[in-house]
Amino acid sequence: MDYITKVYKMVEAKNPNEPEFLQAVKEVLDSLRPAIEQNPQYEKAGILERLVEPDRQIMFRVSWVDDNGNVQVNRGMRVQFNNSVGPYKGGLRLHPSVNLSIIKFLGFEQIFKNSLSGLPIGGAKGGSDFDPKGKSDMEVMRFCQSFMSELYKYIDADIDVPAGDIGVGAREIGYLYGQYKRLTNNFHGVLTGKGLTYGGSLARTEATGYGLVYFVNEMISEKGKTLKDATVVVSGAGNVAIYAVEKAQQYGAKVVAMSDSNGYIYDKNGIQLDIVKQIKEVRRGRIKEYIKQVPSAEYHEGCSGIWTIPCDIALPCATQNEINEESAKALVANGCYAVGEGANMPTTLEGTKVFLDNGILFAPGKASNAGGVSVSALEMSQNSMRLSWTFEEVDQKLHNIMKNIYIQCRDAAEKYGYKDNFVVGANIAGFEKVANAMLAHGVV
Ligand code: NDP
Ligand code: 2IT
Repeated sequence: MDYITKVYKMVEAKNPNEPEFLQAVKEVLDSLRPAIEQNPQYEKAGILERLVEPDRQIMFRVSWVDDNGNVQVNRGMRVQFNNSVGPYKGGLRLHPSVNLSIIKFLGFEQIFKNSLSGLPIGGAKGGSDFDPKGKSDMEVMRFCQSFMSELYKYIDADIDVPAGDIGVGAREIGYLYGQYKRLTNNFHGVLTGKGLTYGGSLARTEATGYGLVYFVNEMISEKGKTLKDATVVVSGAGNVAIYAVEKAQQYGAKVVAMSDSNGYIYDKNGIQLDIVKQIKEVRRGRIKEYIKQVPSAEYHEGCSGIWTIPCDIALPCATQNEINEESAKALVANGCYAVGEGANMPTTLEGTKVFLDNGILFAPGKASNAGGVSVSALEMSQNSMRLSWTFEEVDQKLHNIMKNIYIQCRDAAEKYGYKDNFVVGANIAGFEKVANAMLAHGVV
C-alpha cells in the first residue's frame, strides 16, 4: 500500500462519519501523488499524517433568547487547521446544515487556498447550525453576541482571523466585531469583511466573485476563448454569485440563470443584476421574486435543473456538491467548455471526473474562489498599517493575485505531467508551500 493510500485509509478509519471531510481529503491526496513520489522527504517527515489532523477543534454551546422570549441553543465551532504559513484564516458559516464534517472540509480546503494566494495566512473555518433565515436583526445580533462571547478566547489579529461565508455578511460581521471589541477592548483586525466605517477594505464585498471571473478569464484566454458574448450560468444568488455575475457582465458575457436553495430563474435576455441585488441584498427575499419584475423570465422549482440550461461557461457559486455526475454530463452534452468553481467543493468527485475526462477547462474552487480570502488578507495588511487603499488599488492587487494563482496552477500541473489539469496543479502548488514550511518547523 503506498503512502497516500495508507494515509487516506487512516483518515477514513478515524473520521467515519464525516463524508464531506473525507471527500475533500481524497480529492487532495489523490492529486498529490506525483509530488509525494518525487519528494520522499514529505513521507519521512509525516507531512500528510500531520496535515489531515487539525491543530485544534473548538466546539461550544451558543445560547440566546429569541423575540418570543424562548431560549434557543445552537452549536458553535471553529476548526484551526494549519498555521504553518500564517495566522489561521477562514470564514464562518451560519446554516442549519453546518456540522463538524462540513467545517473540517472547509478548513482543510482553506489551507491550500490560502497558500495559493501567496499571502501569509493559514487555514481555518468555523460556524454554527444557526439559521439566519427568517430571524429578526435583533435575534441575529443576540446570536452573534453569544457566539463571540465564546469564540473571542481563541482568536486575535495574529492568531486566527475569521470572516464571512454562507449566512455571514456585513450585518453579522458587524455584530461579531462589536461584541469582540466590547469583550477585549481591542480595536484591531481580528475579523475581515468589516464595514467600511470601521476598518473594512474596499472591494472585499466584490472580491470572491470578481476574482473568480479574473481566474476564468485567464484560463479561457490561453485557449483563445473569451467571455465576450459567452453564455454563462451562475448558481446561487448570494455574495459570490452576485459579484461573479457583475464581473462576467462587465466582460461582455450574457448571464442567463441564477438560483437560490428553492429554485432557479432563467432569463434568456440576460439577468438584470440590479433587480437581483434589490431582492437579495436589500430585501433578503427569494430569487423567484425576479419574475414579478421580469415577466418574460422563467422560474423553476429545485436547484439541479439549472445545469440543464445550455451554456458556454458554468460558475457554481452556491454550495458543496451542487454538481453531481448527472449534472456534469448534462453540461458537457450541452456544449459547456469551462467550469469555474466560486463555491467550495461544488462539484462531486464523480462530477469532476466527467469534466476532466471530457477536456472541460475546470477551475477548482480552492484556486478560483481565493479572491475573497486574498482581499481579506489585504484588509489585514491595511488594518496593521492603519491605512486604507482605494477600490482601484485593491482591485488591481486582486487581479494580479488571481493571475498568479492561475500561473501557479498551470505550471505545477505541467511540471508533474498533468497539463491543463488545474485540480492537480492547484493541489500540488498549494501543498508544496505548506509542506516546506512544515519541514522547516520540525515535528510540531
Ligand atoms: P451567501 O450566504 O451569500 O449565499 C449563498 C447562496 O447559495 C444563496 O443563494 C443560497 O440560497 C445558496 N445556498 C446556500 N446553501 C445552499 C444549499 N444547501 N442548497 C442550495 N443553495 C444553497 O454565501 P456566499 O455567496 O458567501 O457563499 C457561496 C459559496 O461560496 C459557499 O460555498 C462559500 O463557502 C463559498 N465562498 C465564499 C466566499 C466569500 O467570500 N463569501 C469566499 C470563497 C468561497 P438561499 O438563500 O436559499 O440559502
Ligand atoms: O471560503 C472562503 O475562502 C471564505 N469564505 C472567505 C474567507 C476569508 O477569510 O475571507
